[in-house]
Amino acid sequence: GDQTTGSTDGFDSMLPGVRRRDFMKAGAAAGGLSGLAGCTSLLSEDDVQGTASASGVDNSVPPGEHDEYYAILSGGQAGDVRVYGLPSMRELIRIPVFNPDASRGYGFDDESKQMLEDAGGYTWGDTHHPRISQTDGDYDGRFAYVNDKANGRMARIDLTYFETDAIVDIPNQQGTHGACAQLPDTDLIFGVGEFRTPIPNDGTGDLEDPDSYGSVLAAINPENMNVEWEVLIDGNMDNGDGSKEGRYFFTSAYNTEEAATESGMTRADRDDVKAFDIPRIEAAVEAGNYETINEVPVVDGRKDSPLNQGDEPIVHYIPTPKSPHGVSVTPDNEYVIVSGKLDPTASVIDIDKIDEVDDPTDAIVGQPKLGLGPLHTAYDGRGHAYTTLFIDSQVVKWDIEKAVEAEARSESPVIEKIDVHYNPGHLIAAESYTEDPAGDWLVSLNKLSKDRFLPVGPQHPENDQLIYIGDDENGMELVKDSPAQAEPHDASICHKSKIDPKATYDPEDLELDYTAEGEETMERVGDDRVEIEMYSTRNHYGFQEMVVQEGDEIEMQVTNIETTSDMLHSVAIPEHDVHMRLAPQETRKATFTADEPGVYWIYCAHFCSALHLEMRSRLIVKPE
Ligand code: CUK
Ligand code: CUA
Repeated sequence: GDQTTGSTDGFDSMLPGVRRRDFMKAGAAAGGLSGLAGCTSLLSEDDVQGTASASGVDNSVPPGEHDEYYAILSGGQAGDVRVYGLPSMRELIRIPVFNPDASRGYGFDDESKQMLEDAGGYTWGDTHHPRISQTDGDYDGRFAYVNDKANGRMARIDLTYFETDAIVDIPNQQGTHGACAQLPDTDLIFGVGEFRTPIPNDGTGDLEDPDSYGSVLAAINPENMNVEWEVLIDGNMDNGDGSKEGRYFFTSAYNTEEAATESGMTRADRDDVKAFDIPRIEAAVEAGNYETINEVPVVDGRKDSPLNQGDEPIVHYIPTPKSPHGVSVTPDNEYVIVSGKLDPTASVIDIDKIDEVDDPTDAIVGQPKLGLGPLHTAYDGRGHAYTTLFIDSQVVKWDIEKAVEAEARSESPVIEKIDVHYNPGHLIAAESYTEDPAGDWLVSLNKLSKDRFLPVGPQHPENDQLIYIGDDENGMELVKDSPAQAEPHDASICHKSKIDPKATYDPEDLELDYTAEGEETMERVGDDRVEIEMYSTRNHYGFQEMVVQEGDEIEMQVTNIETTSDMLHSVAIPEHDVHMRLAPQETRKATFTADEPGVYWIYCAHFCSALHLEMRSRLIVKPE
């Protein structure tokens, strides 16, 4: 099974629109340009819908039909994660992660409120890198993990329910930037510490001495989300990716200078890639070679650490030009490619050589010149790399093996460049982070949209552009502009066959007890506490009215007993800041105080049926 055949099969069975493109290719082959001209009527038809590129690749998904892929994108400062269908680029849902979100009731019921509170109590986060769990080097569709750069955290999203189910506040790490699962079986989740801080960061020590600052790589257990160990390094870290067999984790660095100012951070012509040798680090932890800081074993991975002397260092420091940003491993696990943000090259590092060479730079086996501001690289599984050029506003396609054969700084490996609009950060190709990328679609996540959309004031949307990369002969084709609210950074694109979401909740998966119709209870516990357990269904709640006393603390637990998929209800209580949103078979609980006497209409805020407006109950708060 070679990759090209596999992806072509999936593609042919996909979309009527794309089959029309095959027809165009046949036309072009038969009659050259006149063949293309013969398709103008088809093209103009699609131009009306706005879904066809200039030469006719079509991403439209007919009404009622499903997309081929899930794209899971970070939401940046929104603190959330978004799910698009690909190739249509339709946004299907947003999953709140570090941000309370009333539309999901997230951060409003006791459980999610407590989870956010335990994770530091912040009301926002900065998500960059959502990665999907893998088994045997392929997406298993169980979980996605995403970082919080703003507060040094990592979250887990359960892809059975498309909801955040765990957050860890990572000790000794202030800005968690890169995030990645250890492959091939998601044995660890890595959080890459970007901001150098004093460790422990308690304001003591000499804060003007760079040596008292550091940053750590954190290894997190994917099941219980505990931080297992950390490694302290010299310099700083930015993005990260792991080798496919689990031996190494790689990070890029832009501040080996250990400076605190922009000019200081860009002084050196080279920074580095760090290759963390995971088995050696685990052996060091096992042998007790660590210091416990804030309850986490921290292994010393700095250059002069005893653990880095001799033939078996725990961290290799590989110098690469200048302020590198993106770092990603090729699907065949041969190379790790890092882009020199302030240098026009990417460095191709031979993974097998890292532990063999005496001079670490000898592991760099290719250094093609790609263009200005190379940031991130994605793969099609056919030996090509696609790198975003932030300053040139382009995506460059290049040949990885040719880059290894060519002289350093040669442009000959470059196959093609395509303009994007404008200033791309990440780009992501379908299943690019697996051993077997699909090789058909690529999304360029552009930071500036400038004039591409109707103006909406000084705050512009981002522009996520869809590019077809499945045709090496005719080249890349820009297919769609898709506005996005700030700010997607990275994404993972997973075939729909690998994710199996549930249509209703399984009550067994929830901690709270199910309350069936007829089992509703309302009980006074002690002097000032009322516990309510009830259900919701079309079109009423378990209680038509609930009478309590001013000052009572009310614990209200509600089960949506609907078994029909998509039949949601909610529990909204005016002037109490309560909103529980309940999917079928879901149970949630909210605790609040009834501190103002009066009558409050509890209502269903989620439009559910023709009697949605009548779906109400009264909370009656009697004065003391
Ligand atoms: S990212 Cu986090 S700064 Cu290039 Cu991976 Cu956007
Ligand atoms: Cu139930 Cu609206």
